[in-house]
Amino acid sequence: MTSAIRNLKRAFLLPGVVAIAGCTGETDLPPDTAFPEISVSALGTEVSAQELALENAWLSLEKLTFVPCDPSSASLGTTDFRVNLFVDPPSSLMLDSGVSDYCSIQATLAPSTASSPSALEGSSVHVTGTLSDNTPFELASTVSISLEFVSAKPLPVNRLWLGVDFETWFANADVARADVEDDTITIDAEHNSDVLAEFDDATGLALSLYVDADDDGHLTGDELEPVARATAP
Ligand SMILES: [Ca+2]
Repeated sequence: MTSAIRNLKRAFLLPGVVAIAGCTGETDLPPDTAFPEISVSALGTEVSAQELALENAWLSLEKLTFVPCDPSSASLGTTDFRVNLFVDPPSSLMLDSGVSDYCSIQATLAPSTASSPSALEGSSVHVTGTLSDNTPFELASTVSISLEFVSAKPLPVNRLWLGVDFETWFANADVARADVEDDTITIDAEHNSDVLAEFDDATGLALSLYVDADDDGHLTGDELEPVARATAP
């Protein structure tokens, strides 16, 4: 409960306070009056194809926006959302909005200009981990991209999940082939930039929109099938 609130980002444009019970489904509100909420996290902490174990991952969302199905309603969301992708319960954004029908989520990745967390400063994605031989690696990307996740019908708006699939993100970014320097692999604009380019190119494939259908705070089984994949808005 405490950590759910700590990780929860509220839409700053909206006044008012909403009593929330985090992501566990322990809420006094009937489902049809639940507030729009989207969690953001990684689907897993491994890249099995390369036997990478991921340790930390941060994502800088310059904007995260709910787009109503009704074109006359205003979009709502937040800006400068710095997300630790490995916390549980996941970071989330909740709106206290009367609009219940949303048909699209828009997410813009851009380098963070904030000093906290320091690992993410100047980067839009920051990932650390180890190879199977325990060689540590650190990836810092400055990829800037806007993605839209569009649904043909109104989304189940209180159980949305922006999921990050690192298996896909690293699919063509071969960390083991990167140059090792001082027993460490650095992947950024100055080091192993060809590996970084492969990572950046897969950004639109790695982020998808999911639904936590049973509202238990985890994506499992059929829930791991995206309800919408990214397109450019
Ligand atoms: Ca679930």
